[in-house]
Amino acid sequence: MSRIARRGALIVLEGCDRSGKTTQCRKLVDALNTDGIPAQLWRFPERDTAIGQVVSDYLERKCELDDHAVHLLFSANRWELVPKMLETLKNGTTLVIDRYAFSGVAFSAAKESLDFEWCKKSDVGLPRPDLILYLNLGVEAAAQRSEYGGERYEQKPFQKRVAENYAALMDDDWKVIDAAKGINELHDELKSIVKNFVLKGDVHGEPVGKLWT
Ligand code: DGP
Ligand code: NA
Ligand code: NA
Repeated sequence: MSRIARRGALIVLEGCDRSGKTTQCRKLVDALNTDGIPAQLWRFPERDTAIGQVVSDYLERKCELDDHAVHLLFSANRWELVPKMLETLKNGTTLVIDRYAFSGVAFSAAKESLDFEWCKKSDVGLPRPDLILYLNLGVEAAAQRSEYGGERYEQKPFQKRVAENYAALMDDDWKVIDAAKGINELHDELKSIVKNFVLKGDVHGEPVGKLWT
């Protein structure tokens, strides 16, 4: 008896800080699992690896690093998890990822010292997401949700440049979602998009693509 292998979908949520991504990723994975769709929540940076620990210290301002060096560490943190990512997808589990290479470019290129095209290079060839959801929330609205914390990057002028970089990365494949609504309303919208996408099954016969190639 043979069975057609059905890979999982690679789904990425992006957005500025305070756009609600982390909450929505969690609710999305819970909803998929409740409906019998195997799914896992991942995030980048993944702070639990050795590389991720350095990145985390940097974000918490426990250490200083050259902008180029930290950009490459964020990127290496994604690359170090690629084998596990591909294996998980192959086994039929859908991945919902809180931030990916688009954060890499949007945040790093917001720095004076780093060039947009240079920032893309280290992530070229990563597994290409099947679906990219962008939670769109104005910088002012985001700042009003709660005070930005003490982490690096959580300042309005910086976030404004991040949003501009996201806009420059966006193409027609991105789904831009208005995030200026209640948690449950936003969840219902995301759940409907993602469930339709996964159940449509377009990705099942397709190999995972390579980003920016
Ligand atoms: P989070 O744990 O999702 O709050 O992310 C921590 C911060 O790091 C957030 O401000 C976004 C930023 N960030 C995420 N990925 C990257 C990356 O690849 N490069 C840079 N420079 N910043 C990133
Ligand atoms: Na954050
Ligand atoms: Na720049």
